[in-house]
Amino acid sequence: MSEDVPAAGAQGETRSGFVALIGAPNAGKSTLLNQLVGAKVSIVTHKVQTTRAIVRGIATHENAQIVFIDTPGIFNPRRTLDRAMVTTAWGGAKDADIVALLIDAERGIKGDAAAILEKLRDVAQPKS
Ligand SMILES: Nc1nc2c(ncn2[C@@H]2O[C@H](COP(=O)(O)OP(=O)(O)OP(=O)(O)O)[C@@H](O)[C@H]2O)c(=O)[nH]1
Ligand SMILES: [Mg+2]
Repeated sequence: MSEDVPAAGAQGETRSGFVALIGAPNAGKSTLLNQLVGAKVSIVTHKVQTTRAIVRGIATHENAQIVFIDTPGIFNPRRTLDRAMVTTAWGGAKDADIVALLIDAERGIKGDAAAILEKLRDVAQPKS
């Protein structure tokens, strides 16, 4: 976490940072965000490309705040709207302190997930 903000009251130093959740369409990014935040902040459906813009949710634990960034699924875009969503997703990743790649365990590391992993080489942020 890169950003330290001034201590609030007598509780000591507060730490905060941004974590981007990226992955193929339908990997479960929005589901995970909602679970981490404990509220339904991002739409979840069985359809691919449900998330079309960046959605942020904040998880607070003791003196730490993590801002999770839900992003549109990354895939090989053909239409203009698709390209815009994929650009948005990579933009979200590049704005974060840490990038977390979600892989659907049933699909494994192939197709879109494998392509994302390859492109992550060009992203400077720590990855998990
Ligand atoms: N079996 C199973 N299904 C899951 C899990 N996480 C999410 N899902 C289901 O997968 C579907 C897609 O979930 P989303 O959270 O919308 O996926 P997403 O990665 O945000 O999708 P996009 O926004 O379209 O990129 C939904 O039907 C979820 O209920 C999981 O851990 N296990
Ligand atoms: Mg989503």
